This record gives sequence, structure tokens and C-alpha cells, in this order.
Amino acid sequence: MLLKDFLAQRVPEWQARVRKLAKELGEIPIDTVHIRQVVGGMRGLKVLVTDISYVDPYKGIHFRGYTIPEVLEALPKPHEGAMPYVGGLYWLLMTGELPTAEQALSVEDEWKARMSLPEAVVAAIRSMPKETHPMTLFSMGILAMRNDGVFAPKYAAGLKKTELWGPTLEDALLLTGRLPALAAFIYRYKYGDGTLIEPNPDLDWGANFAHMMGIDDEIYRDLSRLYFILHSDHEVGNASAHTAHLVNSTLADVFYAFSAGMNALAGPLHGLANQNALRWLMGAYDKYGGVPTKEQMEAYSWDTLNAGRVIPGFGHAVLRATDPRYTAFYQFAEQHLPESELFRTAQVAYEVVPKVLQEQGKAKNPWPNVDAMSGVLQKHFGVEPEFYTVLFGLGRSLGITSHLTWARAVGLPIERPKSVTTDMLFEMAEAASK
Ligand code: HAX
Repeated sequence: MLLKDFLAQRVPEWQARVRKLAKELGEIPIDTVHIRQVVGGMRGLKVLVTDISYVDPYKGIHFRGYTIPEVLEALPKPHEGAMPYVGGLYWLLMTGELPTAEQALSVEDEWKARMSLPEAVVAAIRSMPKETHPMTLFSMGILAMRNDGVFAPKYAAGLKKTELWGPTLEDALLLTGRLPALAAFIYRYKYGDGTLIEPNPDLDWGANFAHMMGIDDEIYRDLSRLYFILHSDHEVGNASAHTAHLVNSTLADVFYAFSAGMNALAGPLHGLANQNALRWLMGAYDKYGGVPTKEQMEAYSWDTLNAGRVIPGFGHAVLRATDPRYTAFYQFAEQHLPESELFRTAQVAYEVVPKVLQEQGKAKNPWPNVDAMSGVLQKHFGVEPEFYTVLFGLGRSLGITSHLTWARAVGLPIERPKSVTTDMLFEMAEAASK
């Protein structure tokens, strides 16, 4: 059964569930808002809903209730010992149920049917100077696909509210189907010979990306599958997912919404942290002419903090322990590149940086996040650091498009929070203190 038919059976039940929350339980208060949250990036405010993923501060991300180790264990795999099919993860995110091998492959087949890049998208990328940042090209390429979307013309022709999710899912499959080719082409345009490698119909989504990059290496195929699964989703409140959600809530289509999300991902405190984290590690390696000692790494960390900068790859807005995505990458590196000097540098950082951050006493979470290890692996295969945010975005397309589809399926309305003035906040504070 195709993903769309499977979802069609589930959607009415979830529409009723959300209707009940809005109509019958809507007046029940669930949280108090503090002024620090209003002026502090809404940190921790419970104002969004999604069933696709949940971040536990200590156990990390849960995809539809499953932890990273559980997902890696349970999803169907191309062969024994390999990382799972990304298509299986997409089935899980979209439906909430672990897929059979057949279901995972049905998603892979849907993607294969949509994988080639149209000439207009290739031409849009080629029209830009090569020095353009890869995230700019990625965002543009996504918008350039919009002409082939079905949601906008179907909406213009007339759609019932309960039917909006169907064409949203079709656009989501088109977008996610094409993104590996778009990302790989951007890479080859910027850093390679500019040629486009066509997808191989015998390969799955993750492996095809490796193939289209021109890296035909079995371990890199597996790393690609792992990379995209680990980066697929992190709730809907993070800056990129939330941006996409906001744009989607206006009934703009998946291409507009996802491209907007990618512009948020491009910021240094979000998706750009992975390249910064790698550069920071390479800086330590270069400064000390090899893998630094613990003492050298400590001095290097303090130099960064004393210069008023953050140590990239450490800390998190929600997590309060080592990110399990970091752990999964760490285990992959231990298995496949234990001798890599960059990996050994990252190991020293893991031993030293959390203690330094604790001593400084500012970061609420001194532990490494996913970005402290992802670049080490990509660099091992020669992938340029400037490109890492595109890799992140490619993975994140899986979670974001699932959120976009489900927001339509359950009829979430346009977002419109209320702003107040600073005078009002002072008045509210005074009234509360009486
Ligand atoms: N190095 C130095 N200082 C840090 C720090 C770090 N790695 N992490 C947090 N801090 C500081 C903050 O800058 C803040 O300082 P001020 O009070 O002077 O403003 C203070 O500690 C409290 O911050 P926090 O509450 O612990 O963290 P936030 O929720 O505000 O921010 C960040 C979370 C991820 C942005 C933050 O930890 C950070 O800047 N880390 C380094 C960059 C990074 O790795 N980003 C990627 C995170 C994963 C991700 O989303 N990828 O997309």
C-alpha cells in the first residue's frame, strides 16, 4: 500500500483528536508564561504540537516514540550490518508505525520515480556565481522546483480543508525525492567539475546521494543513510522546522515553506554550527601540529571563550546530556575510522570541553551536540565543510515535510502569536508584585 493510501486511513481519526483538543479541552491552561521567556526567545514555552518527534532533555530525540538506537535497530536495512533505508524512517515519521521492508521500499520506489532534477532547476543553479554559498543555492533550487508542485494549482482550483494534506504529501514526496540530486549537483557545481551525475535506479535514497556526489564508497553510502536519519527531525520548535511550519500555516506550499526553513538553518547558531565545529577542531589540530594533548585542548577552549565566542558543537537549547546523535556518529567513527587524527582530536575535545564549560558556568548544557562529530566523518570522505549545512538540510527535509503534511492533515490554523510592548511588560511585572 502506498504511503498516501495508508495515511488516508489514519487521518480522519487524528482530525477528530485535534478537534477534540480545540473544542472540548481548549480552555484548560497548561503552562505559565514568564517574562524571561517573552524576552528570551520563547525558550521552553509549550506552544506547538507535533506527534512526529519529541526531544527528551536527557534521552534525546524520539522519532514517533523510538530512540535513536531503537530506530537504527528496528528499521529495515539493505543488508545485514548496514544502516537502515531512509525510506523506512520516512514511513515511520509520516505514519507513526515501524515499516515492513516492503513499506520502506515502497517509499524508496516513490522517491526513485521523482529523483531526476528538471533542467530548469539545474539551469537556476548554473546561473549563479560559483562562490555563492551552498545554502543559498539549496534554498534557490528548492524554490525553482515549485513550478512542478501540485498543491498550489489544486488549491486555486478548489480544495476542501480536510483534503489539503493530500497534495501537500505529493509535493513533499516530489521535494524529498529530488533533494539528494539537488544537493549533490550543488556540490559538484561548486567544488567539482560541474557535471550532473544521474541517479542510479538500483540504489536507495541515501546511497544514491553518495553516488550522485561521485563518492562510490560502501562506507560513505552507509554514512549517508545514518547522517540523514540522525538529522531528520528534532521537534517542531527548532528554528528551521518552526520557520517552515509558520510559512506552511499560511497555506503557502511545501517549496516556499521548506526553502524558508532552510534560510533559518543557514544561521551560525543552528545549522551552520557543524562546519564551525569542524573548523574549530581543525584549528586545534593545526595550532598544535597534530592531535592536541588534553592540556593543549583546555588552553584552546579557554582562548575561544575568553575571545567571547561559543565553542561550536557543544551546548543545546533543550538537551541536558550528550546528544545520542553524537553518540551514534561517534560509534560509526570508532568502527570505520578509528585511526583518523581528526576523530582523535574530537575525542580529546569530548574529554576536555564539557569540564571547561562547566567551570565557566554559563552553558546550561556543557555536553556535545550532533555537530561536534558529524563534520569529522564528512571530512574523512573529503566533503567540504562549507557544504555540511546542506547535508543537514537534506536530512531535515524528512522531518519538516512530515510536520507540514500533518499540520495540514489535522487542520492547524495560521500562526499569529500576540506581541506586547516593554511598557506593558513592566506594568504586568508591577501588578504581579503587588
Ligand atoms: N560555548 C560557549 N558558551 C556557551 C555554549 C558554548 N558551546 N553554549 C551555551 N553557551 C552560553 C550561551 O552563549 C549563553 O551565554 P550568555 O548568557 O552570555 O548569552 C549561556 O551559555 C546560556 O546559554 P544556554 O541557555 O545554555 O544555551 P541556549 O539555549 O541559549 O543556546 C545553543 C543553545 C546551541 C545556541 C548554544 O549552546 C550554543 O551557542 N552552542 C554552540 C553552537 C552550536 O553548537 N550550535 C548547534 C546546536 C545544535 C543545533 O541546533 N544544530 O543545528
